[in-house]
Amino acid sequence: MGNRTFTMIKPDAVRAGNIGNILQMINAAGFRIVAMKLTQMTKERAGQFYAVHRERPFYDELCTFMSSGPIVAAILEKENAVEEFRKLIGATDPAKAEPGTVRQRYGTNVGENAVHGSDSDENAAIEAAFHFSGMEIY
Ligand code: DAT
Ligand code: MG
Repeated sequence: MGNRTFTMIKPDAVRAGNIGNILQMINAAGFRIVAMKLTQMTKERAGQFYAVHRERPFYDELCTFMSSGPIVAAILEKENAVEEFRKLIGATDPAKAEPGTVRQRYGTNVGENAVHGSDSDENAAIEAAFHFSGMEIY
């Protein structure tokens, strides 16, 4: 059980002005922000980030969306961070996410669902290193 996870506030939530609301929920849930930046991925970079999904029918749409505007990338620290953060964000499809979760509140649809959360400690470390150098982590 690790104590770090990686998140992105996705382009839909940034466009909708929900960065502050989502960071508020992250803080209220007891996560410490150890790295954070506003950045935009090219479609190619988004394709690398989501390479595990390259055979899925929504891959092209996903990469187009994730490169469509700036995101907030962050590394979050809390005991059992990966699992705790997945609980906070809710199901992939906002229509199926529990009331009070980030995706239920701020997600639009299954493709534009406001936030990313790593699905394992191993992927959290890979995703964090994709966006941050050691010097950017505090
Ligand atoms: P999660 O983000 O909950 O880990 P995932 O890893 O299965 O979900 O998929 C990654 C992203 O791909 C997801 O956040 C949004 C997009 N996606 C998933 N399923 C989709 C679908 N059926 N149609 C369109 N986009 C989808
Ligand atoms: Mg996933």
